[in-house]
Amino acid sequence: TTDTTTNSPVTVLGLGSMGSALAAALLKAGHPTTVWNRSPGKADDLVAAGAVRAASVTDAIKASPLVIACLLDYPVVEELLAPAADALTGRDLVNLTNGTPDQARALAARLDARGAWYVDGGIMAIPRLIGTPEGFILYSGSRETFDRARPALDRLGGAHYLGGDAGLASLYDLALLSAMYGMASGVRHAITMVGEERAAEFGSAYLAPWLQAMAAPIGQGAAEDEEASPLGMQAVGMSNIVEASRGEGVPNVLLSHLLIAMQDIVDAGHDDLLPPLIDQIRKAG
Ligand code: FVH
Repeated sequence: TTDTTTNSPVTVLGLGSMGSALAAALLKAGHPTTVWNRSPGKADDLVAAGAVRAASVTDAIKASPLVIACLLDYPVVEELLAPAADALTGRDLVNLTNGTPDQARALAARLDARGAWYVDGGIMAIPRLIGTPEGFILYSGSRETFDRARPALDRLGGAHYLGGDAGLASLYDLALLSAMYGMASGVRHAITMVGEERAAEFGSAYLAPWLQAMAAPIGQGAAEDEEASPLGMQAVGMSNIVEASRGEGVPNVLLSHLLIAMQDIVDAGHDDLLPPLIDQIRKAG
């Protein structure tokens, strides 16, 4: 819909690649949209499409009952909001800036003391996926804010509310990103092993289907456990990976560490990899 009379006004603070995508999705859906960015030129295309450019952060906040922030990091968010804190009183702030759970909780407490309502969010999408079914966003914090903001948040992608702890969305976000980086480094390593000249066919014919099949049982608890392969066998396979990698001139620092940890766990007589591996990761941290 593009009905600007029934869609509530929204302000977007921060027009980097993600903030611009968020503002564009809101505009496209017919929300009267006010935007602010440190470098004002980044608002030009949005203004041409109907957005209102605010002259200051305070003006931007005053323009809408719902303010969405998408900035580089929390220090930037805190720096920008501090002088505009009075304007936030009674408004809903949804902060989609990447940060830690403690940063989110601290900001929630500060805003609560100011009489503002706070929801933290973790965007599980890249800019081109905003507003599509492939992108989703995790939220936690004030349930009232989430419910009030829901019609606008639904424009940005699947909206998932995790609970009242403002740090939870960030915790899930960072955990998911950690899994993504682990997978991405494994993918890069695998492609280096087989050689760039085989990358396209290897990737589409084998690597993507293999990873999809391996990811399918994630989160299915018992099914996952039943399918777990014997640890001793896995340790031998891991050793072979490391040796073959070296043979291809691709040293594998990450897997070598995992191999040593697995061998220690086998030597200690365990038959289940995960609990002792998690212990080792905790000790290393
Ligand atoms: N882009 C992505 O794929 C990821 C997807 C998941 C979520 N992240 C997080 O979203 C936040 C913003 O990311 P971004 O992609 O928009 O980042 P940039 O394009 O680099 O834009 C950064 C914005 O922050 C403004 N900014 C930076 N420093 C300051 C400052 N000292 N004072 C005021 N504003 C500042 C910057 O302004 P300008 O440089 O254009 O003037 C941009 O608006 C981020 O947390 C990701 O982790 C994105």
